[in-house]
Amino acid sequence: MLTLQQAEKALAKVLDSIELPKLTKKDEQAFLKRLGEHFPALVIKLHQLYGERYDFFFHLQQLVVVLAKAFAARKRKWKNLDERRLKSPAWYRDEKMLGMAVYVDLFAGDLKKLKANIPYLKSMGITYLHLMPLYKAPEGDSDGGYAVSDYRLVDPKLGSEKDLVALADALSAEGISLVLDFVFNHTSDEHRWAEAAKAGDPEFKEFYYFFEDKQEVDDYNQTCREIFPTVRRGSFTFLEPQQEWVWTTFNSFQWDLNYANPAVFNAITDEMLFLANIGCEGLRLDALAFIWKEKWTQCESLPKAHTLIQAFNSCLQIVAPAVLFKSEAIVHPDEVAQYIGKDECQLSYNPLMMALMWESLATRETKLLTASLKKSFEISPDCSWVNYIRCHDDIGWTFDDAIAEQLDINGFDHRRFLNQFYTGRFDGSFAEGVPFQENPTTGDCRVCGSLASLAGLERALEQDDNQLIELALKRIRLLNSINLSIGGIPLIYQGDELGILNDHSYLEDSSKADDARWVNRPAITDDAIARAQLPGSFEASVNQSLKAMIKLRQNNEVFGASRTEILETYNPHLFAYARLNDNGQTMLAICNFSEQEQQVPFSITDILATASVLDILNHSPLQPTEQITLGAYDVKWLVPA
Ligand code: OTU
Repeated sequence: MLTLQQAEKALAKVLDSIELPKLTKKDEQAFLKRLGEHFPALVIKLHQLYGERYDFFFHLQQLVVVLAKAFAARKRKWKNLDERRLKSPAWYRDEKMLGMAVYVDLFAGDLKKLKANIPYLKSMGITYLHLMPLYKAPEGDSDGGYAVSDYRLVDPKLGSEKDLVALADALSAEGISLVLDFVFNHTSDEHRWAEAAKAGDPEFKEFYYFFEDKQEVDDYNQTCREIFPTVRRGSFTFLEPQQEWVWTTFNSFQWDLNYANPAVFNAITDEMLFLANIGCEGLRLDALAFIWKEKWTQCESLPKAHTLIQAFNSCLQIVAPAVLFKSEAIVHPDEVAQYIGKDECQLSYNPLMMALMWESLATRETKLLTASLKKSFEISPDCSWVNYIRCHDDIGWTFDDAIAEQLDINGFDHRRFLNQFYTGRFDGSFAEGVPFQENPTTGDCRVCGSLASLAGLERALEQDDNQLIELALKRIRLLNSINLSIGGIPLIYQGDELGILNDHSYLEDSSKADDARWVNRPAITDDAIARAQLPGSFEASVNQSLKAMIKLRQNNEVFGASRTEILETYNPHLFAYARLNDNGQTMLAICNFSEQEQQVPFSITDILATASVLDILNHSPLQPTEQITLGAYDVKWLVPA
């Protein structure tokens, strides 16, 4: 490993040997200061990745030029934002933070119309808007845009690059942070790098993983997980014209980038900084677990994947420190945690809580949820979870089998049960989901469906049973309540705020029909929005109860930068946690995951350290000696009165 001193020397040598682009005096000073602060640490990381290469120093020189050019191109407005964010580094741990994820076309039509829809977002209290991939991508199936053909061009169906910049400006003016996808594990096979590689250009062949020898491919396949087994077995695609294999973890048109090549690191850094300079404040690191590969390993979450992400983070710290990284590691909970850190990803999806909330709804028991979150919920106070109930993908049953084992749950059998339950194949299930990527070898499977359909609303409506409809609405409210009150940024997935059911129209589109995830990617029509205003409609019920909770959250500091403590409830159906901050504020949330009435043990409210308690969710004071009971799927948010 290089010492800090050696790394500082390397920086001095680089600066001596290159010409920086034209910068104002003030900018040059600021840039050199940031380089001095972050580049030596970056050199140490890059040396771990590429130190053995003869051209290591050349790539360092190139990288500084990339950084300087991006810094020069960064608008004054965003540079000012950088300074502000550096002064309040934990700005995202705020009760006002509320996210929404939308597809530009499905939500609004195009970027211009989306800009016109900002009032809708404001009416929901949204402060963070994640736009699903909107870049140029292959016609037809592009994995919902996750096959990027050009990071700098907007899909012409959605508008132009100018529209995107205008939208970023407008969102920022309204206090909404824009989050974009950084799809950096792979490009589409139509990206100019891939096209050059196909044409045999040796420089660009090095950008991807090609194998002529089938044995190599077979070796890797022995240890790598299959992500899309119904698309193709194994992680490689055979290219007929070239008579070669190319690494494709996901679809065959998504080619994995070769990060063992420092030129790829530099080229992608350039693209990443271009996205940062559009004016986004968050980058979602798509499929980040897969970016480093080594033979005879699983090629997931390897130590050097972390080194790489930290190196990208250093580049952001130098050029655009206002921009946060959000980790999309949908892996074992212990591995999810490894990506979270001030120097790696400040934000992370919380797939464990997501999956186990659904698990608790199915089993009516909270032991796995409580035990798992007791172990994994706490993260660095510099960082934040991004909590969610549904996203655009499938639900994978991620939990720690060792914890399950201690609770007498067999992981394999339990996942099988959950898949049966949520695809409606289990007798008595309320859920209406669709199976995704069933693996004939391992029996593995995942589940798709909208929040409302998975929570039982679709079935209840089909059966036209008011009591069942009521229960489904309560399940939806229960999940929303946890999402909005536990520590982290709540992320609402488009349509779930309107109670939208599964949408099977994708089956008529040949470019989507093979991908069941489209069942939970509905269009947000004017009609759907209007129905949510209609008094007495189930959509209005979903929307109003959600909005009421949002209002409570955004007006109560205890939901912001407070710790979360997961509590033991001594009742198999209850889940409880407390929020506690340094100003002495506390909030105790308790929810009932069963249809039966449950009594809350007295000792739980001890944490509020007061005899009189107020339930802010239901606006009701509770008598000091009163036995607290929770009806079917009820929730209480208790604070000292
Ligand atoms: C991500 O998800 C995206 O969210 C998906 O929409 C993309 O298809 C995919 O990457 C490729 O870009 O396999 O089923 O273990 O689960 O990164 C979803 C992590 C996925 C993967 C996750 C991936």
